[in-house]
Amino acid sequence: MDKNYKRTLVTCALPYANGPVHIGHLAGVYVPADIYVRYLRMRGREVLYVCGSDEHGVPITIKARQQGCSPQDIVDRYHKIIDESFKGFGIDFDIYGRTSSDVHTKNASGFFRKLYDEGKFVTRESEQYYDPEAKTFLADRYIVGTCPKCGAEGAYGDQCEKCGSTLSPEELINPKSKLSGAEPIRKKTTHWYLPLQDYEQWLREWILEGHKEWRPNVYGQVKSWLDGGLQPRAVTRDLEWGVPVPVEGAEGKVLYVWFDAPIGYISNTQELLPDDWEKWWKSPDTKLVHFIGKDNIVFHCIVFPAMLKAYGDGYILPENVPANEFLNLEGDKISTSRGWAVWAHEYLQDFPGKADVLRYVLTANAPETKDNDFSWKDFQTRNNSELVAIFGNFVNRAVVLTHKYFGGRVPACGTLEDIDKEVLSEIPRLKASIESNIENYKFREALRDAMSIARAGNKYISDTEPWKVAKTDMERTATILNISLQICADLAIAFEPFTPFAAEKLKIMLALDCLDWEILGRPSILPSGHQLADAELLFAKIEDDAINAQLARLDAIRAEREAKEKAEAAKQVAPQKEECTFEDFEKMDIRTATVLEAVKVPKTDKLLKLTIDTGMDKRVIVSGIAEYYSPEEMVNRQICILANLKPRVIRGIESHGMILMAKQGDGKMRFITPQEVLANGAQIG
Ligand code: B3M
Ligand code: ZN
Repeated sequence: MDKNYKRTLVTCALPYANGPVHIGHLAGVYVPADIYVRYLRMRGREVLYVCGSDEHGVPITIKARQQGCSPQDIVDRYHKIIDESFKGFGIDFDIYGRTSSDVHTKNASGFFRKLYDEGKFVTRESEQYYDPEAKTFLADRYIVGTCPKCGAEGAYGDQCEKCGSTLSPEELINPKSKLSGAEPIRKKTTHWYLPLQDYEQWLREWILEGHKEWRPNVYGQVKSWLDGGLQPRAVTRDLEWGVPVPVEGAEGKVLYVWFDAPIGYISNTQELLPDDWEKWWKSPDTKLVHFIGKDNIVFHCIVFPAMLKAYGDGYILPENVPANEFLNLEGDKISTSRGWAVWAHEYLQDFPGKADVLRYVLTANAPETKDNDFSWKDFQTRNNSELVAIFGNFVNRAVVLTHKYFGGRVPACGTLEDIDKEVLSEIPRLKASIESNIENYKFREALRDAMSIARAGNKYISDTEPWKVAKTDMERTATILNISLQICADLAIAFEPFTPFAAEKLKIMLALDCLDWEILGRPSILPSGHQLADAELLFAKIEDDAINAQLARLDAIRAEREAKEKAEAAKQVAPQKEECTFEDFEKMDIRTATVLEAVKVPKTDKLLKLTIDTGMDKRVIVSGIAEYYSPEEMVNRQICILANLKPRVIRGIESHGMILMAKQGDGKMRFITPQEVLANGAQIG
């Protein structure tokens, strides 16, 4: 452990309690943190592992309105689901608290009040949007209108979910309050701001000079924030739900969720250790590590440290903030609003007893340095061809053969041959590599090292073939199985941080008293004569139908979203073209005509070649309507055409005119036809 720290305080981003957690959260924050803490605990280090629900903020109040309940009902429901999900995945916090707790309310408002009394805030009067009917200020999310960029209805005051544009309420066309539908008015309000710019120089020294070892994605984002120039940051909001601002005359105002949430780490520690929390937060002997996703970097590297610096009183700062990038799902961004996710609690229901498998796959594919993708096929392949076929298969052969030939007792180890020495020498090297990688927050690589132990064991038993040697040389067989069982014990220890449930199962199978990191790599963890428990499979194959069921679920979600987007698009109306004169219009000669023949233009998907009777002549028109009409549907149909359009050669065919089509927002096209059949050549004007 670097810098002679005596203990390690590990925090995990507090998940918003307005919905369940999904695989993106697990991959980004909670599984890597759990690997790190489990490893430190196995090394006998003093560790505290703190997390909890983030229960304030506008999204929770919106969800409460949508569901006709209170914000407290929402956070009570999801706090429970999230807490149980973490337990189901073996994410073993020392406390999983919540920011709606009394401890936190008291702590957060006390934190604010000290900064307020010491004049660390600046106040600013601004005009905010206010709902005159609901008599409440409106957060940006509470204002909806037409997107100025793409024309979509229902765009929010901060973002258009249709085109993804970041907006401000002023830009919305025809803004309305989501609460009452009334048109919002601008109303003066005063808030408190933390002048982040005052801490810029200090942040530069602390991070840009002092922590060049931080992950490039974290260091780079902090640098660009600092280079962009820090602005005062609001620390209060006009909202009913949250920690009330502890200042006279501040009724109706609460602490901004991103001011109160990080203080939640401290509150949860106080809740767990009311008499002993300060050694974790105010002692230079404590190493503080924040595990977060990349969208939280600014809050954990700039805002929260500035808050602690402003507060003083010896609060420590993070030694590292190993933020992960994002995990995508089947090639698409995970989106809770669009339901495009694999929910942690649903995974546990659909794959009982397989929490380890997801921990393994999410670590093997962890988005540590760049966004990465989760696919169900890869999940199945890694389970079946790595966990089952290598790790599980090796352990099973070693234990089953020991029961078969030696009554389940570890046989004596005889003279070592080169192949024995070679495999045994691998383990200490891999152990050192696992340690170095975990200490440096490289969990993918650490897992690869642990899996290399399984690969080495599997290769060793395959190469030595004890089931054949047993026919002629039981002494040699004993040596091979003794060594194989030592490697099984190594695996139980090495995999505890990654797949704790399998490690526990293997520990029981090997009748190990404990999984002590220090003995990993020793050639005689299991003494001769040691009685093993019965063999059982560590991992089971995952069949196609389980995967197909998941893919079908996602297909249904994608289909529903596409249908919704299509319906939305259909309502979009293209803006009117620029003005033209009557003379411009008079130049166009629009006529009725009937389709005599229709064929697809070879080697194209969109073009039909139509032979039409215009009443004046028979002619050919090439039209891009093959996506909407088959040739058969066009024959004998009366259409309207722009007859005097200059002929053009399209795919080698001379086209004389253009069919008039109506196209709606989703691109769907329909040709124009008179209400009743007219003579061909009828003039349209
Ligand atoms: N509630 C999680 C998020 O932004 C946020 C983290 C708070 S950690 C203090 O998804
Ligand atoms: Zn838009």
